Amino acid sequence: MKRLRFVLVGGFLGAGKTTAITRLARHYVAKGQRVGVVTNDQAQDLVDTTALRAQGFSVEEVAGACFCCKFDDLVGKVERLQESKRPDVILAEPVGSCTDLVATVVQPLRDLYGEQFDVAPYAVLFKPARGLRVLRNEGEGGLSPKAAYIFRKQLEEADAIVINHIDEAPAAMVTEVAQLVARDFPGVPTLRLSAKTGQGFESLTELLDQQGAFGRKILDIDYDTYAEGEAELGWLNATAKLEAAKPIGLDGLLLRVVSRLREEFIERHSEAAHLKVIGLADTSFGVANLVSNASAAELSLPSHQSVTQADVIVNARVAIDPAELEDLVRRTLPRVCEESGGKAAIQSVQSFRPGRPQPTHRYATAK
Ligand SMILES: Nc1nc2c(ncn2[C@@H]2O[C@H](COP(=O)(O)OP(=O)(O)O)[C@@H](O)[C@H]2O)c(=O)[nH]1
Ligand SMILES: [Mg+2]
Repeated sequence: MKRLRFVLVGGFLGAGKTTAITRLARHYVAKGQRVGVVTNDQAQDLVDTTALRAQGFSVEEVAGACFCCKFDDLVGKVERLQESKRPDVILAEPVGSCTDLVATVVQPLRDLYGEQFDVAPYAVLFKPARGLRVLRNEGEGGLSPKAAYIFRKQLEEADAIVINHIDEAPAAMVTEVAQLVARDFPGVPTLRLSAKTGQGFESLTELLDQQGAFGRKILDIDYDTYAEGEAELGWLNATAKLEAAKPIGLDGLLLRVVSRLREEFIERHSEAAHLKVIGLADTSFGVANLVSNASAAELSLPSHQSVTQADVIVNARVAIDPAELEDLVRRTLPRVCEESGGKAAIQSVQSFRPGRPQPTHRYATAK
């Protein structure tokens, strides 16, 4: 039986994993291969799953905890895709606050399912502005020391480190960050990419096509620090129904929701790790993003539509108390919709702090 190529694309919240996976999926499809995607979140109603499905991809979601803690679910979802879609390649996106994936996902996949899966080199993406602060050990204005610990551990276990967002990061910043990566992770292949524009994409596909002794960097990691770093984040997934008597520009509305929430986070000195809002209408959808308080709200996938009805999903990962985050979203979303001439009825909200990671398997040494 031909083994299924399994490509795990890691990186911190907002690093560009979904954007890269979308580009990779198109690339493999263009080569005549069938692709399945597996997404992952601490809860249901993940924007990425909805956005990827809306673009026509076959997606399964592992919800409720990270891949490492839901290893059997991950395998089950891949097998379900195998049965229904017969993919040649699986692209899997772990939760952005998750690390230790080599010991808990890659190694068990190779060891227990080696006849079924052919695991690709593990690439980890990051955003230069965020990486610079972490690698220079500058916590202020960005991630907390424990969240920065997770960020570093993600890079430490990577077969290849991918400096993403090179289209917008100043060249001097990319150079400096590459030097810091070379200093801290010597010998690790380092790529420069724009998942958005495709610059440097060929190097990524070449890397992912390689065969060899990859996925062997088992971390020396303190699970207390890791768990506390994750638990600093307020996590929220919410769904709402938007209705309006007259058509409202969906893209502008999504941007206003994200911008208004950003203002609230800034006011509270609560750093946004990632905020993502999708609006789904009958014939199209739009997605707006915020990847740090320092950056502006951004329309990552425009709908170019005015709508009288839409389903809205909000995913927020912010260094704030989850109850406060929920309160903010419950107040802000309807208010912004009302100001735009519509009404938003919140349908469901899940808000919490991620629990301590308890991996199904953990390999202390590489097989
Ligand atoms: N300019 C630019 N934006 C990017 C790039 N990659 C991702 N983004 C944007 O960054 C935000 C987060 O990307 P996403 O793929 O959702 O990150 P994830 O959380 O790692 O899956 C979105 O607004 C993307 O459009 C890139 O290479 N360049
Ligand atoms: Mg994503």
